[in-house]
Amino acid sequence: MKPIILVLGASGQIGTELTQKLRILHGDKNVIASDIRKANNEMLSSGPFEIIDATDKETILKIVKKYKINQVYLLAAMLSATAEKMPQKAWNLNMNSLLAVLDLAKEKHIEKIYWPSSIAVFGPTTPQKNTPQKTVMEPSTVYGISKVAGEYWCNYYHQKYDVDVRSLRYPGIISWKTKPGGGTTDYAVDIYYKAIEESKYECFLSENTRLPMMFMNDAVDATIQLMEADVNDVKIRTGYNLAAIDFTPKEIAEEIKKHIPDFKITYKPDFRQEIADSWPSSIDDSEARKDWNWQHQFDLKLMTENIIKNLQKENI
Ligand code: AKB
Repeated sequence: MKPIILVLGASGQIGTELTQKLRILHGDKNVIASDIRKANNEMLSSGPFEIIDATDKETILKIVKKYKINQVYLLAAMLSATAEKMPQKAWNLNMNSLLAVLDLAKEKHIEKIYWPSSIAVFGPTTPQKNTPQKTVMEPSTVYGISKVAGEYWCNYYHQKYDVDVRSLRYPGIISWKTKPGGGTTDYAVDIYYKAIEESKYECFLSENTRLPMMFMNDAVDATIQLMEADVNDVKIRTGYNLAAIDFTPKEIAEEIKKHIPDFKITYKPDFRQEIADSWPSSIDDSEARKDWNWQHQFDLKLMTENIIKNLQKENI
């Protein structure tokens, strides 16, 4: 069946670029963007847009019926750092939005769901290097707890009700078009903006904090590739480990200096350091590579060239 897609959280960091790519692939009118806030002009002018609170099942159902939607990408979420400041609100948004769309699939209103998980499912007791798919998951953040619980809800709805829900454990996603908000890995986006605007950056993580990361283009491709994979190739219904690159603030700063030689980085770790320290430094994603042929394209060098060129062109 031809996909008619609803993107919940389309104005966010991943939603913005994923929606544009889905519109190119499936046709503008077949991808309905939605968010709790108003969209930017590019999104409004390129296809349908609806204001939706992702926890409001009745409104989602109304829109699903209005456009005859059969797939939902649920990207609305509160990320790790903000969630620590408002745990109840984070839990409410992250869990109730997922349960709403899972129920709509169980009730046969939609056929396929994408829901992002995160490396935040892991915690301080997880093996940090090359973290395997199946390992200890004892997260120390509210965001991480919501992602572990969410993964098991996905698995449960798949096992019990045959719901086709697919998920990836995203590393830190790095983009230049839309800034992320409230994450622990956000420094790796902010650093590029500040490098271009001010040739300096004060980093909220320490210089040797290594974290798994990925350029947005790879993240969007992985998401669509998983959603288009043959159902028999999707063997994991919790969340797939997904990886591309890993680096420290010091290493990304060195790469930026190759383009902006007078760039200076200083370090002033805050509460986000503890979150970063609880997460893996690298991820083993061999299951994704084996099951549906995942391959990343961008390393740190290529990503840095691409971001700096684009930000300079945009004249930020
Ligand atoms: C965050 O930092 O909270 C997110 C994530 C790793 O899920 N970018």
